[in-house]
Amino acid sequence: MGALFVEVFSPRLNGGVSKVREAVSCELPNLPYEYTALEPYISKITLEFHHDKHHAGYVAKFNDAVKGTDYDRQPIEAVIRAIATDASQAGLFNNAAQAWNHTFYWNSMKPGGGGLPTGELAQKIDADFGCFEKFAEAFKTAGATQFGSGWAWLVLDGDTLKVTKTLNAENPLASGQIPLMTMDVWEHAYYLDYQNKRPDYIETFLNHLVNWEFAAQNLANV
Ligand code: MN3
Repeated sequence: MGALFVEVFSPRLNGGVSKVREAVSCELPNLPYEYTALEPYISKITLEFHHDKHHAGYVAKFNDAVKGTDYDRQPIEAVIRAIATDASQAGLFNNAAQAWNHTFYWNSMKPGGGGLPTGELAQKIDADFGCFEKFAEAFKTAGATQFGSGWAWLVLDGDTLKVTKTLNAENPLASGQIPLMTMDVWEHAYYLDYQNKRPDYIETFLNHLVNWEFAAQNLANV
């Protein structure tokens, strides 16, 4: 599942990486782990609602909205890039981006995750942020200060790693950055487990959930 996902959803910008969907519809992927796999940090009920209701809803709405448009045979990343700045396509964009963002988020976590990255990614974090702790501080601040709903990201911007945050459905693909991993900070991602304590969820994400192998693989794919 993980290997297939990386191929299908790789955020590389050059052509031919994403498979062109032969059918019109974008399918809801299964979670890459069991619903209980992230406990006690993210509960089964959070993952059930988040994946089966929220993510499924975005995928269904995207499929409805893309039907019969110029975009219905394009990879979802191409759709996102093409319409990101077109206000008349906001509905299609929001659902396309949220369908993509959530799949990317599921893979940005794993059971037994968290801790420190290794290898090339670790070296690049040290080079671009100064040290891991400075990266972590920037990531926590991005997540905690995203007002309302949105996402915190580790991205490659040109040759440089950056932490960024986006509002609602927006994602870094639209601005030419390459996402390496993401954290959902919409309330539905954490409210059942952490209520209003978003900083606790963010701390837990970095300590116990983040999938550094996924981020490293995305960097290696660039
Ligand atoms: Mn969400």
